[in-house]
Amino acid sequence: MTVGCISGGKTSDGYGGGLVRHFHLYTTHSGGYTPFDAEITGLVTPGEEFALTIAVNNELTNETIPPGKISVLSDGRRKQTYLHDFFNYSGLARSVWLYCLPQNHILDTTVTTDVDWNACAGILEYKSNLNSECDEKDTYATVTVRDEAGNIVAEATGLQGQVKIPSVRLWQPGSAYLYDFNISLYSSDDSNAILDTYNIGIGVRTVEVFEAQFLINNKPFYFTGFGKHEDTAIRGKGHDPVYMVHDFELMQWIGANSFRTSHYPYAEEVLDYADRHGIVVIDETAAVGLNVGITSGLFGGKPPSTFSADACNDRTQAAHEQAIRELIARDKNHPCVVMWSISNEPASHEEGAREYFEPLVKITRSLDSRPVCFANFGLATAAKDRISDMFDVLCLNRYYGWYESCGDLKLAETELEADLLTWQNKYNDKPIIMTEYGADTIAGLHSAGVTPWSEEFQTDVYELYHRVFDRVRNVVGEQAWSFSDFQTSQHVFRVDGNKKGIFTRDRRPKSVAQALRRRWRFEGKGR
Ligand code: GCB
Repeated sequence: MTVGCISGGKTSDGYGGGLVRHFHLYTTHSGGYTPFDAEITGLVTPGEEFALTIAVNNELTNETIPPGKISVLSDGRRKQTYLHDFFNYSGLARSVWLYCLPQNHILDTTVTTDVDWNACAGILEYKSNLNSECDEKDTYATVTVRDEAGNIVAEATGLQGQVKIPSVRLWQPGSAYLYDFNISLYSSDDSNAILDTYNIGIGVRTVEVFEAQFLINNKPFYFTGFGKHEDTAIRGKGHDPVYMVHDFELMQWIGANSFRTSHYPYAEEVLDYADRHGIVVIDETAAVGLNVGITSGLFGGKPPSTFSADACNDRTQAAHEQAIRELIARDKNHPCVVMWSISNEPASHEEGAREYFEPLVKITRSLDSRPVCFANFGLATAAKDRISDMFDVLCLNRYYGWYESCGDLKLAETELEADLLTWQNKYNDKPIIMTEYGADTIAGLHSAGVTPWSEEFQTDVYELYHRVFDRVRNVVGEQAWSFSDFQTSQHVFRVDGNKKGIFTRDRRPKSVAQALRRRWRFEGKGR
């Protein structure tokens, strides 16, 4: 998706259909999920009205993230196709903010946290940058950290440094605690005038992968929850604050402790909310559908090759790198984010996958120390996959009982267990999270037999997977696919969208929700 911003002088009839007097295309940005900005100071006059137009283009090519293809049909129509399983809505899915900055200002601040376990102290390393016109020599900075009651618990000076919080209260899954980190910039002349001030909610916690476990604050963490979508009826795609609150309440009700931002960065409001409510997030880029053989895998035929000049090429890789950089720049300070997922179901078994991913993994690691993963596609088995050794956690998406061995749940159980054990034997030290599993289900369809699409079948599928997870040592998490039903492109295997939701599109629980609630909330899986 490309977004362009145009500002114009006041139109002759206000903002309606009149002529725009001045018209400037002043910025464009490729990628529809992460923020970008542009300075309009020289284009507008304080006190005067102006029109700001954002034009959004949802055309995808093989060099966008996510990729897609536009074909021209024999009757001249242009047709967009894509390889991801959610509808390619257009329109503006993020907020537009107009704001003023002081002439000398703090451009960005990064805060990383650690814990001195012997001293029970929180350690914050911070680094701020100023805008290029600001001469650091003419300024000084102070840092103040306050607890939730507003008491000062640590102080420092300088744009970069370390502060310690004694008797720290940790940010824990299910029990969030945020310190208020403030950095203020002052003029170093006699005026001591305040130039800028910046506040960030900081959760002190550690994240580490160690001996096939995922440790948060040195304790093994078991992920329960979902892959989700920013999708609702009427609105389509985009952030909806009312649905957000409702979705988090349903996650609490069912006992989910985490979700993955499948398959793109969600609105910042969602991460803020997760920070405040102790929900753990796997944060994903929009690199979904880097797998041109995905449908030939399901329906036969010789798969074309993904990592090639006319599919995912160097320019796709550059766009992917930009997507990773923008995701981490935006989300690095969120305690809820415990892992970066740099792609969903790429063709990791194809030639060229390693060359494509190796530099991207390096860049991700150079930007942040959190674990890195990607969600693995079922046909890229442990024997065929070429990239998983470079990642910290094996995130697997599996559909035994549905796309494979559909309806034969006995066979599905054997196949799933064999698959997981192959990964475990190959990567003994890597934890496994099942980041997708499930079955399409029409709410209200009931059956006494083994009937795919029925609510009973969906529950049977989940119970089968859970039996297997409990038998495989390295499994450290289960995220159901999907939180709720959602809209997709049209296919014979989609009934008004994807129906694998645990909740319907209007967020009513299907029967399987009770089974998950029993396991996650009352039997204590993930607690
Ligand atoms: C997958 C994809 C997800 C789809 C899902 C399905 O593997 O990652 O985007 O929606 O399968 O339901 O087919």
